[in-house]
Amino acid sequence: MTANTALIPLQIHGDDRGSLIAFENGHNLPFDVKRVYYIYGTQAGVSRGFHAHRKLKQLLIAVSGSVTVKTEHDGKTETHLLNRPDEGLLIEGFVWREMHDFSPDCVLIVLADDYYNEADYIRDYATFKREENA
Ligand code: T46
Repeated sequence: MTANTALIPLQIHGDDRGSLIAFENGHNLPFDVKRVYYIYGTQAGVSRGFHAHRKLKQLLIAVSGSVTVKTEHDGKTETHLLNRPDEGLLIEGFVWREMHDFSPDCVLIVLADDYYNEADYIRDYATFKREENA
């Protein structure tokens, strides 16, 4: 099963007014984007995620505040602190992900290469491990 995670620096167009980051399909993104969503207003102590995707590719960017993203694939667990708007976490394919420790001001934008499809989710950890090892 294809699985990968990577932190990607995002190009900043900065000047003395501040900063701007732009995305263009085919130019500076690792995949063509079909969907964008964002997570914000997460209540204190709440964690999200706890699932894997079969195929989906996503780029997660904390454009405000911070969040810790735990990933697991191929038996390898990683912890990524997302706390800057000029860095994205690429998660491709068969990767278990959990999001913890949202700051109250966290706005997590996610770019995805496909439309929302519940059939692409594996929401049960035992099923994830069984399919990963199959
Ligand atoms: C992921 C992590 C990083 C939609 O209707 N459309 C959408 O595009 C999405 C993403 C969600 N939904 C609905 C499905 C649920 O009823 O919104 C509700 C919350 O979704 P979920 O519980 O899956 O949210 P998270 O934060 O656990 O996970 C989300 C993404 O679903 C997932 O793909 O990788 O963020």
